[in-house]
Amino acid sequence: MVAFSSSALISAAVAVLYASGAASAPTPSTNELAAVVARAPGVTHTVVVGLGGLRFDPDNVVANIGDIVEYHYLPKNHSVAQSSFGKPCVPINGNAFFSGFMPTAEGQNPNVFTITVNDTNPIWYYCSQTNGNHCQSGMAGVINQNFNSPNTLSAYKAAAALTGTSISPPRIGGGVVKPNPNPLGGF
Ligand SMILES: [Cu+2]
Repeated sequence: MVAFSSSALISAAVAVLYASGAASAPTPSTNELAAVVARAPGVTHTVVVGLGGLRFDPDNVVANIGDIVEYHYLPKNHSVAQSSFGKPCVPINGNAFFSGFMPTAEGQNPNVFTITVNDTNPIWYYCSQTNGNHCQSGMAGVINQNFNSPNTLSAYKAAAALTGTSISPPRIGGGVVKPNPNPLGGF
């Protein structure tokens, strides 16, 4: 009788990756494996805004080109706004995405905000709520962080904490506000 442990299964998966040529390094990292697992096209990644306090959950998403990131809003009054890594809590120049504010008394907001991932560059974002200094308190996230770069989410949050205040993009855009497809789903 042969018993497979989870580590044996992972080893087998790694072996398959080698055989397929998908991995070139001798010891693929967990992130590399996650990226391979996430390769199915058109996946929707749910991010819950305000779950567990002033944070996004999950705040670090690995997505493929063509994937959707769908933001669900819990209380209080949050937004999602795009910034650069270098200037936390401030809209990125040009076409920053912005959901607008989603005041939510209880449960989930009836609307969600979705963005489409168009390339593999890191996408940095924050909540621009100034009442309570959400961005400065660490309410920020990233899509496709470069895990070999010093530009980490923790570094972003550390820099965000030192900014005086947040700025919202001038208008809603860069994504789609639409009815929540699962408003009664518990998070
Ligand atoms: Cu917020």
